[in-house]
Amino acid sequence: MTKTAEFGRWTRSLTLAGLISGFIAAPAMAEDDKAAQMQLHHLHLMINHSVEMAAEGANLMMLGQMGMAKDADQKTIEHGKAMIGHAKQMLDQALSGDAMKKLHDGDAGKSSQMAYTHKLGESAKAYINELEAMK
Ligand SMILES: [Cu+2]
Repeated sequence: MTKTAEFGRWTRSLTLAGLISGFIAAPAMAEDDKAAQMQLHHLHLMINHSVEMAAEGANLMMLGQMGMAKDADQKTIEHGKAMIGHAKQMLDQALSGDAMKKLHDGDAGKSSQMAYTHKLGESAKAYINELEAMK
């Protein structure tokens, strides 16, 4: 066997070994990722809900500020403000609560999905702050 042929056989064996070990290692990691992805998905839902809740709260505030319903106006405004306050709390919880902290202990904390989630969260926070500043 020539040296080139021997080298070819050796690299093929190494590649095959790499593929096999990759195959064996993959399922466990995929399972871990699945659980982390599901948690991240639920945190996305919370981020989206915080935006919806804040928008609905801002709508109630605007409705009350139109002054069309006398005594009902103040309650409408108060409830709108409370919804925005809850939305902010929930958003903070989603972005830096226990569930998020635990995800950052694992590989999910370094993933592109996690970076995206925090980018999305920052946009949601900016949007809600704008709604809150509205008079
Ligand atoms: Cu995170």
